[in-house]
Amino acid sequence: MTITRIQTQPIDGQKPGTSGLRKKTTVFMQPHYLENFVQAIWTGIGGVKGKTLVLGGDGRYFNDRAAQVVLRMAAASGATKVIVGQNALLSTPAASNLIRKRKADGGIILSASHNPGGPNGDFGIKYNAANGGPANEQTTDRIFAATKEITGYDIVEAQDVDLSQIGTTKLADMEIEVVDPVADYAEMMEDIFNFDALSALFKSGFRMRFDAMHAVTGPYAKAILEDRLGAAEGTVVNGTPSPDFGNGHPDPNPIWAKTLMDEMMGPDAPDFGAASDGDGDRNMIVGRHCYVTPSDSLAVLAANATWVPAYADGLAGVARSMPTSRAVDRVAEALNIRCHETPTGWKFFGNLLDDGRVTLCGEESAGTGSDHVREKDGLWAVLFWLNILAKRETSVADLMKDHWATYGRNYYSRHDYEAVDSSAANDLVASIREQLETLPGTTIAGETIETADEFAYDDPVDGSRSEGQGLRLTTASGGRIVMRLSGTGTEGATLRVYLEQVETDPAKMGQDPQKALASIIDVAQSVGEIAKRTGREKPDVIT
Ligand code: VG1
Ligand code: CO
Repeated sequence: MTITRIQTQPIDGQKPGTSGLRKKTTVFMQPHYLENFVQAIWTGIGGVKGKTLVLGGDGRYFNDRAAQVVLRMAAASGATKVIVGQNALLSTPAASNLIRKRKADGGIILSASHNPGGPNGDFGIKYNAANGGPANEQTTDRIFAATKEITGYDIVEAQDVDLSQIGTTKLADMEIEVVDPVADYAEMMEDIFNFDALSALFKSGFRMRFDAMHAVTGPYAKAILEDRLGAAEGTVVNGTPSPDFGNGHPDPNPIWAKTLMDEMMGPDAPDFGAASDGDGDRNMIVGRHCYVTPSDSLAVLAANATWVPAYADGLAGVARSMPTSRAVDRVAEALNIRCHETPTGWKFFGNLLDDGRVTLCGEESAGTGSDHVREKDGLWAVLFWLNILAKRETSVADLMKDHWATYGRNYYSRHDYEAVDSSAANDLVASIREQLETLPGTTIAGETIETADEFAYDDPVDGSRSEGQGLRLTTASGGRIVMRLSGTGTEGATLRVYLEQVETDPAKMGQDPQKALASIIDVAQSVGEIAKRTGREKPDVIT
């Protein structure tokens, strides 16, 4: 087989964001676009020669084509072996697990996660390191630098590799092992959770709905929930991955998983509802007539971790991304363990997990995970909840009431302004930055601002510093506002406004979050002049 050197030129804008490179599918399908970036990955990781990689994706449009390109380029640059999920499918947590379990040098995940797919949707690619986690900033910086200097890439000329059959084949000198995408993952879940208790729960008549949102978790959820644990057939809906996610938006939140929300709030609601995103790393948890915010979910998992066999000895520590509510901090304090605060994005948890400093971590964007892999893990979180409900013999609503009575409630909401004009969004951020020094001590909308700063993170393990990670204000009443621009969008800028208010009065645990947060929302509007600068009367998405 011939290796061809294709001449190319740098392409602008190939800077990895919060989680890899994400662009419109049409952008990725332009000549050399994907190839340039893959070659830059090889450069950024010091070459792929002699290495073993894991490869898979969430099945979105162009996943199959992109996988063939990655294989031909890995072979051309001398990789020893690539372990690929059947039909090039792997959920993000399953890919992370395979990298670790098979001691691979790293992996390539083809996904734009919760962004819509299809020819008019988004595509993405990211590199994960040998620990199974997203490449750290030093590596993504090197990859980006390589995209700016590239002059050519190497690719093998060959027919498509048949990825539909499990087994081993060759491409040039490189071995390709096609594996069942579900098997190893399901085995790991069985090692972590009390599957007997879960089977007994379903046997007792517990009813559940899992909305896979036409994305990658369908086969995983069916295999584990229905086949192994005996949940009724039909528990998993929208369970067949489709290239455009059934023309939907595979983001598990009350807006995009509205059908599930309606069912869970309706008269014949099942006991438990859950949903996952495009690549299977996010989760939404909803009980009968009771939606659980992701920040609360993290706090509940931390507080109840010892019900799960894998965490029976307790937690080394916990971590949350900075914008995530401080509900878990209260649990950590009660457990007398450390709670770390990191920038947005899973890559920042990697060092803490590798160093044994934390066992659980999570983000307000519906991501929770533990030291079992180095990615957030949607189905894992769902099984964690089921394990707690089974052992505590309680409902989601009662568990939340109990939790808030013990720890207080951190009312929380995120307001997203999507596809905002980029310069208007940058100006908004700049104007808040200018006010940071003078804001403390001032009173706005009846709230006194206590602190105002821009978050920077010093990694306690490798000493690296990450600046510009979000603007934050706290109020004397126990409120907090965080504002930052998204690093995963593909159109204009997305402004995320994170709003939080602590409540410890037992009589005030049952409020509507938007009402409980009203004055905090007013402060954010006023400080950011959001309506005026974005031209939007209200947010596009409220979670
Ligand atoms: C968003 C979330 C962040 C998450 C990231 C990747 O990033 O806010 O918490 O880690 O998506 O998740 P941003 O920069 O748009 O706010 V996923 O499931 O899209 O890989
Ligand atoms: Co995701």
